[in-house]
Amino acid sequence: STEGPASQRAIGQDSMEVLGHSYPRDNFTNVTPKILAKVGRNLHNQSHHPLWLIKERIKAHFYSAYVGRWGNPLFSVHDNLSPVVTVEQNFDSLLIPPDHPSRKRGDNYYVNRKTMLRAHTSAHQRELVSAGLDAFLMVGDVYRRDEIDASHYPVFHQMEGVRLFCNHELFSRVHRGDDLALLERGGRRTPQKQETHSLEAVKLLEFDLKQTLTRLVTHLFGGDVEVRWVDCYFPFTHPSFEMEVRFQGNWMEVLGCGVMEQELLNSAGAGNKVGWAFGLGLERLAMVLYSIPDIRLFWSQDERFLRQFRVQNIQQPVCFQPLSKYPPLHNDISFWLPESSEAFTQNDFYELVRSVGGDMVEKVSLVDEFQHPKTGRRSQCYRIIYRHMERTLTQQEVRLVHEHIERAAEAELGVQGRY
Ligand code: FA5
Ligand code: MG
Repeated sequence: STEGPASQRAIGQDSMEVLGHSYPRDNFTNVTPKILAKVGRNLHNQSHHPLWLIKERIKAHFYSAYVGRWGNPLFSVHDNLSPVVTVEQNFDSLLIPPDHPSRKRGDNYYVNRKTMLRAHTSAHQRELVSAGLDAFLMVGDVYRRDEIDASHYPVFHQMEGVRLFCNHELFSRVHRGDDLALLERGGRRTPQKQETHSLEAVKLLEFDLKQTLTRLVTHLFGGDVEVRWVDCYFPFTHPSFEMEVRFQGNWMEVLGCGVMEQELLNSAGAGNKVGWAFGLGLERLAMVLYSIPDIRLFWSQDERFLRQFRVQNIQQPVCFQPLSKYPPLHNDISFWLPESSEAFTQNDFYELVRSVGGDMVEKVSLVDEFQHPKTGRRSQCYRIIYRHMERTLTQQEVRLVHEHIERAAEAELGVQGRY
């Protein structure tokens, strides 16, 4: 791949260079050259890229809607923190237990056992709170091994938002609120609240959080946008919610959020405050806002795509004209899985398809599974849909890539082709 600057290419066998730093490889290393080439692209900082545009619109909204006593913006904005983080930052600092499934090597990009490409912007919550910030937005690229379709891509962008309140700030709007307390002793954890929180504090926090996010999407989409809240779970917030927005007839999840775990605030030196946090997917919002049909388009260098976002004023509406869709070609692949079932995961196959096929691949889906009645061996069949965003693919080039995938699957995943 020639996409990334030379400084990011792998050097030697024992180490890997990312953003000018060298990291030793070990048996956890699974960052591929294709992924490495995306590190440092920083689409969210590229002037007039749709992700930049949506970041600027959200910044402008927060700057004008939330001002301090002297007219200063309440929220500070951070968009330049390196995506290379410690495993401790990405998981431990957020109270994610050592055996939690989200840590799986198969779901993340590890530089080595101790270092990874961040899987979410929440990885920076503790350091930014420790630095003394009470209200901030943090934007960055995040990396996950995931399925392949129109709304999932191994690199995407999130915005984290955090707001902390001391007793006075939270209760100042309540009549005689000074008598209320944020924290209580000897309480119990319930579906509504954490053990150390008072119910009054949590209800006000939850109200402020949901109101802040509802105002944000109303600002972005206009008053007609349909929104709903779904209860969910994160190890670093309680209670926790997801916001869904109605898009092309379906409910689409755009963010996760909740009341920050008090233990996290304690560890960051802010134990006298309570707070809320959210993490939203910028691609998801931009796809709804501009009717962008496929997440791969954000990486397009095609002028027909990029020029549509070069507006004079960031509030000017963008009327996105989708590029014409080129015809898809599909091809199936079946193989016997290795005898030991731990030796193969579906994400390993998705990663391989991505490494070989790149952005020619629109979608990969498991279409059939079969277990041999006598030998007990299992076989799987995947359908790969090939379609390029910018040109028509020929049968010939698709066949070459497909054959390359067949060979690589046998060589690298220990499967046995039924080709
Ligand atoms: C998180 O990443 C949490 N860190 C969010 C959070 C922050 C919760 C602070 C509480 C407090 P989740 O994995 O659901 O949660 O991702 C958040 C959002 O990122 C999703 O709602 C979605 O908009 C976006 N997202 C997730 N996976 C992908 C993907 N593969 N491609 C594009 N966008 C994605
Ligand atoms: Mg989610």
